[in-house]
Amino acid sequence: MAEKNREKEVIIPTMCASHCGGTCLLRVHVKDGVITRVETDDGEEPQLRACMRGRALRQRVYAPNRVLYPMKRKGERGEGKFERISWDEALDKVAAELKRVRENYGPKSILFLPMAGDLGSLHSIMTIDRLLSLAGGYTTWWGTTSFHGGVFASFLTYGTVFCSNTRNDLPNSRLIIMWGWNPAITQTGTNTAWFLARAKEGGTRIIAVDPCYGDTAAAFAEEWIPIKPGTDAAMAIAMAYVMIQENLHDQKFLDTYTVGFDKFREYVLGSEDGVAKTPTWAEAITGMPTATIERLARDYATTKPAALMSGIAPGRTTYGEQFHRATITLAAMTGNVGRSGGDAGARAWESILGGYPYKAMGLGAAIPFTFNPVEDLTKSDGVILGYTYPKIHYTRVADAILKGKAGGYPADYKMAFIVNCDYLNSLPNINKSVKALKELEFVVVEEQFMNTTARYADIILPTSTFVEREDIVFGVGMAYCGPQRKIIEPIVESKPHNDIAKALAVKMGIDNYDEETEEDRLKQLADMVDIPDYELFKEKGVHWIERSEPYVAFKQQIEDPKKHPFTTPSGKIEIYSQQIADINNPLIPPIPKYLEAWEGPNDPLAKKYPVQLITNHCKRRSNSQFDTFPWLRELVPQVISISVKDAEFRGIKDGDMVRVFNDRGETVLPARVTQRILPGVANLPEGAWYNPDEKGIDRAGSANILTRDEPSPAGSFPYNSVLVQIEKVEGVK
Ligand SMILES: Nc1nc2c(c(=O)[nH]1)N[C@H]1C(S)=C(S)[C@@H](COP(=O)(O)OP(=O)(O)OC[C@H]3O[C@@H](n4cnc5c(=O)[nH]c(N)nc54)[C@H](O)[C@@H]3O)O[C@H]1N2
Ligand SMILES: Nc1nc2c(c(=O)[nH]1)N[C@H]1C(S)=C(S)[C@@H](COP(=O)(O)OP(=O)(O)OC[C@H]3O[C@@H](n4cnc5c(=O)[nH]c(N)nc54)[C@H](O)[C@@H]3O)O[C@H]1N2
Ligand SMILES: [Mo]
Repeated sequence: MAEKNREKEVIIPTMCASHCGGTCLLRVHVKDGVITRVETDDGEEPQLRACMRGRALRQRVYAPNRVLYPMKRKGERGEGKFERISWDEALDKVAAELKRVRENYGPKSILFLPMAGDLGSLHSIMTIDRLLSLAGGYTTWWGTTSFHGGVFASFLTYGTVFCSNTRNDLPNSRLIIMWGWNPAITQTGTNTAWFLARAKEGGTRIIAVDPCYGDTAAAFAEEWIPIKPGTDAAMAIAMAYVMIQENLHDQKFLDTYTVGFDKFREYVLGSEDGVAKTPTWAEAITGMPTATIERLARDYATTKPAALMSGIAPGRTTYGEQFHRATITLAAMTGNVGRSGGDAGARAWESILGGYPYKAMGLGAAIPFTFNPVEDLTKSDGVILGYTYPKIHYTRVADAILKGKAGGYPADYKMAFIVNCDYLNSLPNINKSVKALKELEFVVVEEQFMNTTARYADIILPTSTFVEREDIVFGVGMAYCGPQRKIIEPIVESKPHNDIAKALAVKMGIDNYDEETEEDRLKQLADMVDIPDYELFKEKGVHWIERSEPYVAFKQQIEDPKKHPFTTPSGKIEIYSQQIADINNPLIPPIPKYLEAWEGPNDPLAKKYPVQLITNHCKRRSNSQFDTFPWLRELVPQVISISVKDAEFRGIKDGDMVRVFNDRGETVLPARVTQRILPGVANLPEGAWYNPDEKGIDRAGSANILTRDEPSPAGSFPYNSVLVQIEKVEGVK
């Protein structure tokens, strides 16, 4: 009997791509419509091996906190009391509310708050985006939570955000500087750590510049440079000083490919403002000894080729844009741009959006793009990327809801449609976001789980996971794509995103949402990316886009600059950017500069709140996703890491409960006392599900209870510019 049942078990390959920068192969065992076991790639290198989160798929799909039916709020908003209703009733209500709010207040009062999810091409945020556009429009946000500083710097310096080499070029480097980059945890490409291992085996030197001694540094780095958060631009600029003084920079490269180096040199040497940006100047800011800064500058300038892998977390600070502009300048000064084994020093998401030679984008590529009719492209400054009227910077959404037109925002906001976004948990200043959500007339959330944000919904539309629908996803860091397969039926009454949007379109009387079938859409996309045989693709689970050698960004521009100018106004790498100068804001200077951050160690607020908090991405989660699954919780508890020195000073022992607080909020969780973090800094990984007690104190260790809801001038999200105090909670273990 057992034998017979085993025969019925099938193994279906599919791709997990759950907003972590990894796109990994899962081999899912299924029997009688139930997932029984999950394996991963064990084929040829480079394998697309899934991490512990992907391997915990069964806990995700069959989680007790999945939303199984459409739900309607019963108690107060946020109380978490719901009753089951039918899809018909739920969609009728949402359609009626959209109509009521649009007619009474205008389309701008409808807030559409999407994020990412499984990075699917079909079942993504672009479904509801299209629907709301067809229905007359909406207000949404601008700014990329992940890497707006990187996007801004890349676009204005290189004329593009496509700046990354494929990961298989890493072993060609002789020196890799991991500057706020921890890919063994954050993926940013499934194989990144494997390629770092190949590099190290081949003799590449690896150095980490990071306030934390992360797992990637522990595995690969020969040196850890524990810099103070938010001070990275000062260190990079002082490195430029050393290179200029010692004539280590590549003047020929600068003359041929860049504009504005002279202006930058004036600033660095001090002729602009009377302050020479010496290593001693930077030591006082960064906490790094002069000798360390000099050594890193010399190493980077003289070891060729060298890859300065700037992470995106140092850009998630006040003036984070300046860090990215500065590292790009260093890459140009050392002639590492467009060169195998080098790196352009810029950072956005190193995927298809990183400009590899794919033909199509990932997220939402299978849904026809629809222009939002309330958007006015003429009312944008064209430089602060993504801002067009009436968009609101995502850090400002709560403020906009609370203040509306009276606070200078384009509308009074009355309803929110939240899709693939744990808005309350993920955006800064949770206490303010809670207040704001309570103010709205109607909140609809499309969710898989009864999470922090879903609790604040009036209607929850249950959506299915990536093993309950067909889709196509794209690789990050390497050129490939893979199918997401409908391995089981949607759990109970949940539905895939596109089916929800289609059904809602019918209720709203919109007849042109999409006449094509799901299969046609996916086949068209497969054709666009030259997948030769769609059925075989689904069977194999991966399609590699063939290349004989690693892709190197800007190779053409460097090899043949006349034929291939950079796509900037000058046709060159713009160390000085006239476009930025035209914004005319001293806090967004046209050359990279170090500007002292608010909520940094020198902010007067540091007297009251002396600890610099950073909020790293967590091994057990993908942002807020996966937070509640027991297997993962057992492996990685939610703790705040503090240094031995800070702990001793406060009488805190490893495992003690501590309160972490500032004027915005308070959270209580266990402390991890460690040597692996710079004294004066604490790391509270983002994404734990906010769980307030009766006094409003969070008991989950949710980072955004503490963060500030204000963007950096050019749009970076300063999640890592936060001052707090930490105290032992007496009598609690
Ligand atoms: N496991 C896991 N993987 C993920 C995610 C996740 O939540 N979990 N999220 C995904 C998403 S959406 C994104 S955008 C990326 C995020 O990827 P990253 O932004 O690269 O991830 P972080 O963990 O925030 O930070 C990376 C490193 O930067 C360091 N760092 C923090 N602040 C500073 C600073 O001011 N200066 C310097 N030099 N270093 C600093 C941290 O200590 C950490 O070692 O990861 C993706 N991958
Ligand atoms: N303090 C602090 N906060 C941060 C950051 C930080 O570094 N520090 N990082 C920021 C960054 S980089 C990002 S990108 C944002 C992320 O912010 P979010 O995108 O809000 O984070 P996720 O946890 O990925 O949330 C996705 C939500 O969509 C739901 N969902 C609905 N349908 C689907 C689906 O089909 N598939 C999937 N996978 N999910 C679905 C998930 O259950 C989950 O609740 O957070 C930001 N928040
Ligand atoms: Mo992100």
